[in-house]
Amino acid sequence: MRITKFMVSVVMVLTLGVITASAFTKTVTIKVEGMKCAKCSGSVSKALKATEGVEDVQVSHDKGEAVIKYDDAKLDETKLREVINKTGFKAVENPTQ
Ligand SMILES: [Cu+2]
Repeated sequence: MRITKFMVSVVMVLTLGVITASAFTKTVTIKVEGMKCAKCSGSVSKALKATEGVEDVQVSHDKGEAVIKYDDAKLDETKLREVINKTGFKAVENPTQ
């Protein structure tokens, strides 16, 4: 009985640790309007990568979207949309969020 309780608390501590560690990196997919070729997606990608807190960026003009991995403590989605809009393309609001 004692061992079972101990095991439960160990598992809980481990789970909490994993949740806390992953809370800092978030991945978001933002729809981007107006990208026609690799040069377009390249400039969006470049602007995002130059933003502090962005860890990884995959921009596709085919799909018209940017998949961004970022540090939750330094950035939020609103800021990422602003960066995209400043490149001259349009970050589309996701109606489900
Ligand atoms: Cu282009």
